[in-house]
Amino acid sequence: MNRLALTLYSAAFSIMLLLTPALRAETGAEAWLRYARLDGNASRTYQNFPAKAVVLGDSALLRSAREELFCGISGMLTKSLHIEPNLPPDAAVVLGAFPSVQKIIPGLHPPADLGEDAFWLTNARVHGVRHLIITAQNDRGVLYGVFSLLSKIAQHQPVFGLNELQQPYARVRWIDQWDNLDGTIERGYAGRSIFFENGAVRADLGRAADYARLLASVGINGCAINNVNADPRLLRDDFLPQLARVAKIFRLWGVQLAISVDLASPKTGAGLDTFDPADPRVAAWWRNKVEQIYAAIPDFGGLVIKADSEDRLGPSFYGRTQADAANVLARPLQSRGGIVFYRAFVYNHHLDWRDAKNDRAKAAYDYFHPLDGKFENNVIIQIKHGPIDFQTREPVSPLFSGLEHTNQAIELQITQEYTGQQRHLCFLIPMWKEVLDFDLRANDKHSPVMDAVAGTTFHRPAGGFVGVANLGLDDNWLAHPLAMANLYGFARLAWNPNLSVSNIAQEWTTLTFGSDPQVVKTISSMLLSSWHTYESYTGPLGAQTLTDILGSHYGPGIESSEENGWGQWHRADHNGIGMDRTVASGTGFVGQYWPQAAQMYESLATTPDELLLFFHHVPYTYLLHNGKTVLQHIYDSHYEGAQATADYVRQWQTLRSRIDDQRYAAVLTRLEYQAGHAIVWRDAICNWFLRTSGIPDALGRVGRHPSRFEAEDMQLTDYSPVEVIPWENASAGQAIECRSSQPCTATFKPNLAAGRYRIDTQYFDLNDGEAKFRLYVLNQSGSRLVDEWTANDHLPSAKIGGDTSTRHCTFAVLLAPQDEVRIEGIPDRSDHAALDYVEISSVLDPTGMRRTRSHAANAPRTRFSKKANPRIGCSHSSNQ
Ligand code: GCW
Repeated sequence: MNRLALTLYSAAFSIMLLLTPALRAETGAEAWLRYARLDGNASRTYQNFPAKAVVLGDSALLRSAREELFCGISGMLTKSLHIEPNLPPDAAVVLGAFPSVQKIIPGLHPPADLGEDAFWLTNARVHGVRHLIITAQNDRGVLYGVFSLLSKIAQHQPVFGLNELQQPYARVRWIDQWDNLDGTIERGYAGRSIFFENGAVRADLGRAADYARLLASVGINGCAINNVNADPRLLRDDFLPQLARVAKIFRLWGVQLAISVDLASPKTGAGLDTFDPADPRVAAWWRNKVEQIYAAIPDFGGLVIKADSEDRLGPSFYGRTQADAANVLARPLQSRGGIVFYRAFVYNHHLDWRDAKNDRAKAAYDYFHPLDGKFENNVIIQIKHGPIDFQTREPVSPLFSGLEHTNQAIELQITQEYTGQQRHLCFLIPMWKEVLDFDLRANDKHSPVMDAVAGTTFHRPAGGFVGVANLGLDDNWLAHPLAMANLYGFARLAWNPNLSVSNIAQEWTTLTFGSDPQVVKTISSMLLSSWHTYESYTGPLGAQTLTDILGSHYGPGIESSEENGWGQWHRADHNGIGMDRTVASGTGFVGQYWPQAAQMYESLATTPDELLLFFHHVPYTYLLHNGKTVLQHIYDSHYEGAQATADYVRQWQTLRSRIDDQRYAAVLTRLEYQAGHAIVWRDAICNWFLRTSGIPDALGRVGRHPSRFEAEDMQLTDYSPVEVIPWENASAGQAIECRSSQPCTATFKPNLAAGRYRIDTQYFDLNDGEAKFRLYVLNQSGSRLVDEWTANDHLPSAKIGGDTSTRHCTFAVLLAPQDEVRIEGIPDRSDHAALDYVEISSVLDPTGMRRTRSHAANAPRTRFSKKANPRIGCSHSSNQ
């Protein structure tokens, strides 16, 4: 571009920015219920929307439905609905359960049976006037119908002439939260609990009320609010009134309250000397407790149990079975309609890793299949989607086809424990969809997982979907603004698992960011590729994530899974990698599937590449279906994955000024961070496999970083070198840290031709201090500060390593051949301003029009203020 063109271009760009109306800053608290005002064209489509509403009934749920309708219509169409006691002579929206609607419009008949929670959006002509009808079998269905109508309007879809009956796929559409009574959340990444603080239910349950509304808006009908590693205090007499407060708020939105309980509760501080489920005193204790609960909470949903798992006590302590334990709780709940959700996550984490026949993946089936048919009818076995533990890629649990006479539900993990902890973008709906679509071939018939869990495959009375969400007090609920797509998508699949993944992505994007086609296209396409991207730089081919499984479950920790009893082994050695789980030569896990699925996994030839290492141990030179060797695929996919994260940053930048600045900056910060951390993952895994296998990368990338300057090789003042353990989590296995109370410096001479360069500084951001960094360019005329930043992220470790390694980018730094670059590190508490390396690359964009400073350094981190938790939606005065 010549100078004139450049000037014109920048002038046009500035004018464009000036002309773009400023978008209202948004925190994300409203999630997909923004009810943003429709623009001219779209609002004209709805100009005939009725100005009146008739609400047939006065239950709390119908009041919520009415207020929601008013809120949505006034927000989007700037119209205030008038409430009418009777059908008016002009058009109205009519809300009510079907019998009451039919009373005033007798000719109305739904096209099919309205089951529990189903709703029917239709229209009816009375005396020549067409009314819009939202009806259902129960009031909760009416509420769902209202949300559905509003969602259609927010997406500019037609609502006149509708005749749509929506039926939920399964009765159970629940959320689990893993909140602790002290206000922390196990595997929660978005602040403290919205339910508990200091050992009690929070005084202010405003956010819990907002949460219930969000859940109802997508058809979720139950929520267990505390950690499955349950605190027995929850069952104390003085705690029940506190739980009743939460139930009261949930009730307004048709969300049933449930709690997780510790099976040892009768013994732990409750007077008995046993919790043996076969002991009549224990049964009486549970009976009494259940009665107390229902006295306080008449619509209580049920109990969730984690037993004999990860140091939780269980029935095996007394030689009893999981069915004995489940049933002793289920019996007293039965007459009240309560459910026991008994988790199938029962396993021994002290397995002998030397025994090649041992396999944690077999545990759930081994424990529960023999008990099939022995559970009460109100017990649901809650099964994690894969046989291990929410890994980035697992086959489906064979237990889904191993329980024909027992109710079951699938447990999916919305909180991104193993998939980037809401710092990495990872839209999980494509993964869940694959799981739900998987054909188990039970009894050699078509039997997708979605039907097994919904109860249709084996004709069970109950079943469904449970999502572990772990939303917190952060304003935007899940910390990463794009992570809410996972909660939304979970609920949409629980309602209808036949929805298409791309429709879900588009719906969520439109509702969350508006209908600008470029915004919808860009964000949906980022969402849709993100799981595959995450998988490709954190360990592909079904090796499971190679994360630090003994610690945070976040950064790389390749050997952490080996040589211990946790059973997340990948068995990588000098020659090859993978777990042999075949019947012929391995652990026999494959034999837990029905024959057609088993045959596919038993044979190397028919095992899909993406699960190869889950089922087979192969040499690194084994050729995949895609024609590459296993090892070359590992190298390539890590490079491609890291590159894709850099592309996400660029894609997001095209949306600047199309999204409000606040959410734009919050997402950009996270994407930039992710692009840096993907390189940490890439290098750790590629270097580890290079060293372990001795086989080089055919493209010569691994272990060669010509534009990298290792910190330990720089000229150091007060900084000292340190070995990083494990070695692969730092470039060349070493870093430098500043143990002095004064700032330390590291200086080097890049010897580059004059020009503009991008300087990436790889440092370690420990979580118990806020070190500062300054970047200078030095030459004869003095020193020039070009950037500075604070290491104030909240990463999950206080150690130098894969969890804390962070990249800071400084764009378009002018360098001359003799210039030196200096990093000054200013330590703070235990954060020793550690540095790994600096990488310098030439700036391709000659205009330098991109940011000259990294926003990542300067933008506020996306931990939003917690002082004044924003309330969302309209004021639901009657509901608070
Ligand atoms: O994945 C593991 C988690 C634990 C969790 C457990 C479970 C609540 O690391 O934090 O405990 O699963 O699902 O019970």
